[in-house]
Amino acid sequence: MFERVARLLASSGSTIAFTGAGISAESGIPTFRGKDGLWKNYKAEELATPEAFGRNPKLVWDFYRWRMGLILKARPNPAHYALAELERLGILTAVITQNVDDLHREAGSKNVIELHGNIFQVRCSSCPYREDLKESGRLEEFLSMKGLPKCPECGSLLRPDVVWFGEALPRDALERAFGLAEKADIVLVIGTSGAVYPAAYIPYIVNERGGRVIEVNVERSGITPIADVFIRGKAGEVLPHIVELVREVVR
Ligand code: BJW
Ligand code: ZN
Repeated sequence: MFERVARLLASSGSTIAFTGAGISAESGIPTFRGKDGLWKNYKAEELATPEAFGRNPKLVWDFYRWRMGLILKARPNPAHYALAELERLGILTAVITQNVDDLHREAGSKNVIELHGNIFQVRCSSCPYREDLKESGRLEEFLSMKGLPKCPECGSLLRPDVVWFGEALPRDALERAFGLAEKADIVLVIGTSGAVYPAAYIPYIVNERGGRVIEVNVERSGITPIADVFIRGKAGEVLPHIVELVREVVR
């Protein structure tokens, strides 16, 4: 099976990767659903919606500050590095991720499309103000802040620049992702439950256009029924092995 996947990848003209929380699980970042998922302890509708933020911004900010701290300490794992290597080998065109953790870029992936935003970016809840906390150097200040962060332009509440339920995905990112999916001959689907739309349409688009869906997950997901190849295993173990075989084929 691994050899077949390696041959398919080596002869592909345009492969994309579609990743979810599972690819960062081995970096120590909790996933959302499943047995160790975040939402066993927190209710999604209490945290990841604009209504929740309106009702209780302190609770939502505490949750995001906790995750920012955790993510800040996390390092990319062998799965992130394997995807960066596939891009360097000229096989992978883009990583389309639902993750907000920046680990693909940290691992060296260049073409990363973030569908659900980035946890290190904030924006104003009422005016166009945006800030990248890694660039502005205010990350530490945010992490230790007791009160709520306010917009320097208009004084309204700042919020994490991530996509909550009921909110539109960033248009440019979604259009680029769908455009790539329409042209892709392979999509590597890694560590996602495939439960959240419109992101989860991506493998369906590839499948409907005749492309192959290759999935890596520790368990079956919403995508598995359309997967041409399903590899059950940890992303950090499976992907480096595949890349090793690809290198032998392209050599
Ligand atoms: C491993 C592993 C290892 C573990 N190795 N694998 C169409 C149909 C049905 C519903 C809808 C639809 N269109 C829209 C909806 C509604 C809604 C939706 O999808 N609801 C469903 C839940 C039913 N969608 C929305 O509301 C979206 N917005 C929208 O559609 O707007 C419309 C609109 C248009 C115009 C104007 C206004 C509105 C927005 C969705 C936003 C999702 N946001 C979150 C939070 C982001 C911020 C944050 O991080 O806090 O995104 S929710 C959460 O789920 C997060 C994730 O990116 C997303 C996906 O989760 P993911 O990554 O798949 O994680 P898990 O935990 O679910 O799965 C982990 C997987 O890894 C598992 O399978 C494990 O087995 C596996 N795994 N270890 C390999 N080592
Ligand atoms: Zn403002």
